[in-house]
Amino acid sequence: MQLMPLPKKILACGNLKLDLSVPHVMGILNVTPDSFSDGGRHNSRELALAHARQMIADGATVIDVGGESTRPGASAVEVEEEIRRVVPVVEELAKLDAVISIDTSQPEVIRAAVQAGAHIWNDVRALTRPGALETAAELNIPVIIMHMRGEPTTMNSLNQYDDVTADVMHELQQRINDALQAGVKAENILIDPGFGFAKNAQQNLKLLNEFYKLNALGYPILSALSRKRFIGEALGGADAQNRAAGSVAAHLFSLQQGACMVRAHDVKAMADAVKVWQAVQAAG
Ligand code: 7PJ
Repeated sequence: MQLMPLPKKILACGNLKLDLSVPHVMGILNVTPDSFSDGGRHNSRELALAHARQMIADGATVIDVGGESTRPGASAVEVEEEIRRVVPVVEELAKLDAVISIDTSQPEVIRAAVQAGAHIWNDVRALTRPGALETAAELNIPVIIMHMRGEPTTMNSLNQYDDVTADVMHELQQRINDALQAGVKAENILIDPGFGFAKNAQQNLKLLNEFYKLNALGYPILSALSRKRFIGEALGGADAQNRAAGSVAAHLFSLQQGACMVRAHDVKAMADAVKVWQAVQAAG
């Protein structure tokens, strides 16, 4: 299969830089008590930090800290509580040599996290919360704009598409336009098609099959497939703990089509797979 060459782009992340011409593994650090795939095991601060250190040792160059569960049916977390979960962990992570992204939709949370040393805003709601666009422009940090419809509580009923890939691209373009208009710099924008968000299993597979089409939007692309339900379904009904290899396979498929970053729970397996993939690419 033909390699999609990644654009020669350096993402400025505070005093750190990410060379997006090579693929990166973003390790997932849940700091929620109700996280569905790790059961909140990393909820206490020390466990969270130990897990982050291990992910960095295993090859993660970005740590994605999430204090609000976005699983379907999750209850809304008060902003103060989210800040209480995220900020102390970010303060410690900032001492390590890794880029820190924050999985939040709340302007107040990203402001507090950036103050504590975070670099990237990862927003599954694509800057749609009140004040989000202005905050992203003002903070002048990289933002990951993800495709979703509705809210995690309502999204499952919002999956009517004429053509899932074309519709996702069109709706992402609208969110990008809003961001640009609000003063977010183009060089700070990354995109993510939002696997599992307002898409059924077949739509997720189709979107991954046609992932290369997203390159036409002209922004670096993150793929986040780790342990998602449709991976479990493709495996004939595997639970979250048994989706690691399936997730690696799906992520490699997206890298082959131009993704520059993959968001993973199982970092060692993913980073090893990326290394082998790169070695094969280099031989071409
Ligand atoms: C995503 C995310 C995703 C981005 C979550 C889960 C649910 N951020 N945060 N993309 N998913 N950018 O990990 O399954 O797909 S939370």
